[in-house]
Amino acid sequence: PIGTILGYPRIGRHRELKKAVEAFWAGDITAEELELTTVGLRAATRDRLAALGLGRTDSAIPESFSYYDQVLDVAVTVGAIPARFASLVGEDGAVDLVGYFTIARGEGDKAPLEMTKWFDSNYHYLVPEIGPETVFSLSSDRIVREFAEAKSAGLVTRPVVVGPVTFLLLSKPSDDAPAGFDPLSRLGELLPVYAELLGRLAEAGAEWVQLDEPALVNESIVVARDAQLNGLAHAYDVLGAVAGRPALFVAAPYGGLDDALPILAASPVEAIGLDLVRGELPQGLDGTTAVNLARKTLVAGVIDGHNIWRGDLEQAFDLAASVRELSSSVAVSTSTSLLHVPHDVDEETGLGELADWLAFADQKVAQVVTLARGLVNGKAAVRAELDAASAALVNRRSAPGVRVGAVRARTAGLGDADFNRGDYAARHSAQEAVLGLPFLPTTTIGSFPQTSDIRRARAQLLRGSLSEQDYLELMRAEIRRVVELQEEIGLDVIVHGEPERNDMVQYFAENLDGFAVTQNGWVQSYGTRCTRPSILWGDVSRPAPITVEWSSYTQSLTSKPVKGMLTGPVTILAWSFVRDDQPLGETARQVALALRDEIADLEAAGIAIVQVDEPALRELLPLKRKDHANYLDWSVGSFRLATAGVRDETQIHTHLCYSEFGVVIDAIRELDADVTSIEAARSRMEIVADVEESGFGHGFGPGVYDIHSPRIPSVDEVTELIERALASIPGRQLWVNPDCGLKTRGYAETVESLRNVLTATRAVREKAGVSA
Ligand code: THG
Ligand code: ZN
Repeated sequence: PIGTILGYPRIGRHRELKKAVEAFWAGDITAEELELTTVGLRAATRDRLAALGLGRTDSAIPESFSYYDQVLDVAVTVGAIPARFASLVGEDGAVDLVGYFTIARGEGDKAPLEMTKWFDSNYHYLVPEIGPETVFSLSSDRIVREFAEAKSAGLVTRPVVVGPVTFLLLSKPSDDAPAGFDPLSRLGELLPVYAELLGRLAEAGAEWVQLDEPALVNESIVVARDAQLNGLAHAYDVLGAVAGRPALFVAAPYGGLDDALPILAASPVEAIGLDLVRGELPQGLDGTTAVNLARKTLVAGVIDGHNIWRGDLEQAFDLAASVRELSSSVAVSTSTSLLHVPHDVDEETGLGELADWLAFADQKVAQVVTLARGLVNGKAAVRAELDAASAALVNRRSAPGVRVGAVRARTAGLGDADFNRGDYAARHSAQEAVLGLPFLPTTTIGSFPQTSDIRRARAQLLRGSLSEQDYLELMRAEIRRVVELQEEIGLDVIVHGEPERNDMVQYFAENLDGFAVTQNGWVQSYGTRCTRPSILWGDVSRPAPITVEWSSYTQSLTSKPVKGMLTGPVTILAWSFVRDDQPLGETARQVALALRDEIADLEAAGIAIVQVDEPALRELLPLKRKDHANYLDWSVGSFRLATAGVRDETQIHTHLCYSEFGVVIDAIRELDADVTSIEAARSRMEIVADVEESGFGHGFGPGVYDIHSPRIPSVDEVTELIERALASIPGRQLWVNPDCGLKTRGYAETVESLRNVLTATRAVREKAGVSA
């Protein structure tokens, strides 16, 4: 094929997959009904891709469906099922749909596979567990069946499978593995299963198979680079030697292949996919590699699969054309799977002129098809399309709101002082005097359970069946309930519970200038969970205070300090689609200034503590080490800019979650927050050692219970975790709090868990001889 995409959204144009899978979990539909729904979804996807211009019979259409996650799919295909789920495996070695979802979601005391971020996207995959005991064998024919399903409809599609090296590099050692075990050491036993799969696909008529090896572009992977490269060379020598196999297309989305490119070039694979959006056109290749590459089909990933901009199509064309200098066989593609973008701009009605600047999945497919046609027939043949994209770009550059003089003057005028607060010791004593908090102060991360009443009220407000006034009163009633509950439980720092917020990023996007929100722009985050990222298209400013009334109202209900709650600039960027026409750091500073004004207003309204959440700080860390310093500079800088305008007496908190923090621990210290809370319960306080080692001297609240599970922690358990933290962190620095916000939990377990946290805290206080 001359034009293709690396993958397509799986959730369905109207989240049909999410709805069907959740209905299956609820027992509302049978496995057969669910399967039938997905047959329809896959057929609709193929038909749409063909209608948009991808070839029906030349392997251009990717077969990239998954019921839940593409990494779990490989685990199930190769039989890598953790021992605790052995009972789910049938006599034929396969797990059925119920078993598949159980591995993804856990059951009783059997923890699900851990979930973690997929490269630098907001998608999360399930982490396979591999040990010396893992027995690899071909255990599922789903990949073959889906190909055959297309074939019987007259299409020849291209199965997409996570490649063997990436699969093992993304795995973690099983519970039974000895210390220091490296899953990649099992590559030799895994390859025969991939070989068998390739054979089956060939028998079914597959002409091409796509194996995704993005792990090779990620420098954060701990396995030594030599071992990765040796594994890569070995894997594709073995798979290349499979008799009668389909042609192999190895894709490397999310960045440049660097030193892995010569190895793939020297391997027997027929096609190599290059991400030319994040990575660069290979240059300065050695003679052998140049000769090797010239024999491959190069799949030029020039259409950005990561963002939603229509972009500069002419530039993309020229980039794809320049790949012809490396090989005479070039195909056009997206840089990554289109998993990361919503289905179709045409589903949106409220975006106005902005719609013309955007390309969601279907528009990106059309762009690929245009460029492919241009490569075949000459640039002149697609002149009209290229010009239309350029015209939209010109229009976008000069549209009102894209560049706002006042916003730009403000960021241009920033100086060092705007990024720095006073000395911590002085702040600390000023805050102590104002707040009068006890030893081991207790608080929560911010949100309380979002009840169905709250959700219903918001939906009614949107539909117009509830007045603004009635909605506000319902939210205030909820706040009163949450404040009373916290006082009764005995928490020291009170939150309002955030009933008025849908999503912690979307809420701010809706209240800031420079953002647009979509109606149907859903993107899969993990499993059946989706988000609707906002579109940050223009210069950002705050037309009016956002949270001040909610926080002031809350403070009027209690004599304890109320903590104002904001989402930080890095996280607002990470969870939105951001403009691509200026450095992220500039955009982050604009968001930071809007937040800075909000914090100033909170302070003026008598709010003594403000938390600025940055759960995505680790998440946006670039995959290449050379990019780290610049990222940490602007990300930490934007947080400091947002928070450094306050008086010494005002206490700034931050909260981080969802990832390992070892790599960014210095950056966390540089944030210069007065108090930092962090996810820690699941790792039994392992983070505390890193924090101690780094010499972190500010307030610190390692989570004492895991809110991601409905389990209620016992008093003893929480006591032990607090004592464990106290062994490393001086008591005067330590705070006691849950791991994360409580919005996904129910009230019953939340109340009981928090009671146990307070009982445990009081016990530790008493033991230390400081009761409060
Ligand atoms: N907000 C945003 N992005 C995020 C998170 C978030 N990314 C990472 C992290 N949290 C985990 N991701 C999710 C994503 C979605 C959901 C939960 C955790 C979720 N979504 C609802 C669903 O799919 O049913 C829809 C929510 C809605 O109506 O807006 O539950 O917190 N931006
Ligand atoms: Zn959190």
